[in-house]
Amino acid sequence: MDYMKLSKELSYALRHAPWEYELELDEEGWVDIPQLLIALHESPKWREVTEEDLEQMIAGSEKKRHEINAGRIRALYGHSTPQKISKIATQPPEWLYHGTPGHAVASIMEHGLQPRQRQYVHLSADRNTARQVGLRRDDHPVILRVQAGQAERDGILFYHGNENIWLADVIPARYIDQEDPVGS
Ligand code: HQG
Repeated sequence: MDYMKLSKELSYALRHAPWEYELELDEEGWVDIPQLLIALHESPKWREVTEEDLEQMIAGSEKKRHEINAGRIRALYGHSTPQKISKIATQPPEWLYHGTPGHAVASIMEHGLQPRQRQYVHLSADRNTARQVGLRRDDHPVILRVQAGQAERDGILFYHGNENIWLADVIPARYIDQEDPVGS
């Protein structure tokens, strides 16, 4: 079974369009696995998918995008559904990073980091993760550095996504700078 394709399908269902699978996310983004499997089994591609496949897909994935607990599954970040997933605000590390294409930098330095199509701004715990995120859109992404600790002390809320990804509400430009303007 192609776990990468399965992961993409699950991200689509659990982040963006649960209604296409007749699923409803609860406040924290969870759905019951049996219900998810019923929906997946309608597609010939996923007729054989089991709960063990979901577990293996998560265990084998480079990025921890989904989690399973007590018969339920959810996406850990990335949501764009109209109903905002509720998260518990948590103290972030002092510095977080954000990889973005060069053409977005001027706008970010003017308007701050915005969630755009998603519910939250996505930040990376380290520069390498930020670089990987930025590489999705630009061969030479810019790594922005975010004063997360100071922003949080000033009242901006941060939330844990997975061990590499943090979520936040809008981050004003005064907390953001470009560590290495020539890029690396
Ligand atoms: C940019 C993937 C102009 C922002 C990744 C980004 C991540 C602005 C884009 C996760 C802006 C939004 C999320 C402003 C923000 N002006 N551009 N004021 N504020 N932007 O995809 O953070 O593989 O919604 O810099 O790895 O790139 O799917 O967010 O370029 O973890 O699991 O607007 O999604 O994970 O793009 O990526 P996105 P992101 P998965």
